[in-house]
Amino acid sequence: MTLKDLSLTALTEAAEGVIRPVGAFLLEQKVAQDQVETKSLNSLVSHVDKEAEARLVKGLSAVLPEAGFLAEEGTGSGDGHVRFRWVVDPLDGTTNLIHGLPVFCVSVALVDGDDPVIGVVYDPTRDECFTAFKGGGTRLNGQPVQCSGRVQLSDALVATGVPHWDFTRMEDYLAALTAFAKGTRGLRRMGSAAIDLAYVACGRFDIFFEYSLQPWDIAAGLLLVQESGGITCDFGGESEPQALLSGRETFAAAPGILDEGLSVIRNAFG
Ligand code: 2AM
Ligand code: CA
Repeated sequence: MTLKDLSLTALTEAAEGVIRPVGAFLLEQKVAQDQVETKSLNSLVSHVDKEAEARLVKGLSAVLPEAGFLAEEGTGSGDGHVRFRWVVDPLDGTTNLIHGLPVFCVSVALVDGDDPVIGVVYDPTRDECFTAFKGGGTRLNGQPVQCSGRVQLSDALVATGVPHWDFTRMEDYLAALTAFAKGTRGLRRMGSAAIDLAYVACGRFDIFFEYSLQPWDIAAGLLLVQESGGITCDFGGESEPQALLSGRETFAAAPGILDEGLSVIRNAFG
């Protein structure tokens, strides 16, 4: 099967049809504290994540039976031989949901090797569904959106994720925060990398940066940014697909802000 054989428009619509009801399911949940187990340091997982993932895997398997999975709660037939995989975060923003903070989403990408070809990020709290397929632009609830046209760092709103488990680059990270705090309109921390990237894609944020993310946090969002006219790269400015999808370093920006933003990151992270 080649990419040409797939109708990306139809697949994206079918994926959205699977994802929206799972988002509605997330919205209904009240997570009792005794249902929360500690997965590892600062990583909380509840029955909600697992149930949402099971529903996504069932629905997406029917949409494209040939595709494998790489999913946050462990679903994976990623044996390396499968060309297409669904990269799934059933609940991005788990900590927010557990604390009653209404900022969370479902994030699903279809990747061809390491290259996202479909991306869907659905925020049920605002009923906002961001979709993109390769070559087709980015949409929000069906309407085309673009990344911001801002050209000066001093006008930029910058999103980031504060390190919560990998503190090895904390000093560099704080240096970047300091520079952005002084040189931009402001900093925001949503607690969902998928939403951060979706917001870069529709122009609400001009820059997003974070290190040590996971593929399922960013796979869909990377494509949303790319298809909206934005730039995605690592902290050195490289955009090699495998390195990007790993989540080791994620930088996304509107094109007019890229150079100034990246030079802040380069200075801070050496
Ligand atoms: P998750 O909700 O699916 O775990 C942002 O920093 C990213 O890190 C989010 O996409 C979030 O994905 C993940 N994350 C894991 N633990 C976190 C925490 N304690 N606080 C914030 N984000 C966390
Ligand atoms: Ca996540």
